[in-house]
Amino acid sequence: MNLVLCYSPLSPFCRKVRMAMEFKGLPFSLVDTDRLEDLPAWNPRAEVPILIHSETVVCNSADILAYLDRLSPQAALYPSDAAKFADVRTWERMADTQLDAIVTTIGNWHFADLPPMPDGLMQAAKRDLNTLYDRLQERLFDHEYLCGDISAADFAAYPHVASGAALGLKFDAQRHPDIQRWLKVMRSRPEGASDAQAAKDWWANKDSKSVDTERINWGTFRLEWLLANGHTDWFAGQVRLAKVLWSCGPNSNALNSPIAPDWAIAARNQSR
Ligand SMILES: N[C@@H](CCC(=O)N[C@@H](CS)C(=O)NCC(=O)O)C(=O)O
Repeated sequence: MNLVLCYSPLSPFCRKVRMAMEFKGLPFSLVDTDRLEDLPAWNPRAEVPILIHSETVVCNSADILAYLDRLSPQAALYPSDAAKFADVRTWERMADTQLDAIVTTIGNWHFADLPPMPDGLMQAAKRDLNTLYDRLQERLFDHEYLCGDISAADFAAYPHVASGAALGLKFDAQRHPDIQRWLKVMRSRPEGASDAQAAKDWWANKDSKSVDTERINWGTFRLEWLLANGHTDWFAGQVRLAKVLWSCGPNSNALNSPIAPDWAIAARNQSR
């Protein structure tokens, strides 16, 4: 099986897919993605993860996980029962759209060259995450994993909860003891260990990486969270300074790929 994953250990969505692939025991190779424009623009939004399986290209982490289950049903990431499937998707989506919006936004200040964090943002992150941690705690109180058996929901949530702990956004061990228990279990799984190792290797070699620390792709839900917390003017300043990396529009990152496919070259020519 010729599976290639375009991956960055900085990306929670890539971490989720890599962990899920290891859990399923699928062999794959990694294309390490420091600069997305160095890749053929397989994804029109120029985002990772991207899974390439011979002629098939799959973008978006949840779609990749669903594809993997169809490719290889053993160690299923989603249950076949309809109601249980909906439950897994609910928690996966909570991770992808809510946990990510907060944790990855704050994480941007740890790797990128950004002006100081706007006033109140860290407090807002703590406040909004606490609500999400309460929901996770309530669920994990009587579930070993988020949806009973380990599933896509756990692989989606784990990178955010683990990174949150490293970014000063840790849950409260007294109030959220079952998150603590679950995090420990996830960390000690083989997929958790290789996820941690990949992050460690990346930070150890940070200086040799060509990741764009000047411009940030804020992403849909992250930007929504930033704006919802009143930081419109701050963001507008970043746009004016050309510090924003876009996934759409005339300056879309996909159009910047030096080896862009035909559709991107046509779009680039039209927009100039
Ligand atoms: N909904 C997508 C989101 C993927 C995403 O936001 N990827 C980020 C990294 S975490 C990205 O590639 N951003 C473009 C960039 O950093 O240039 C998924 O689940 O795969």
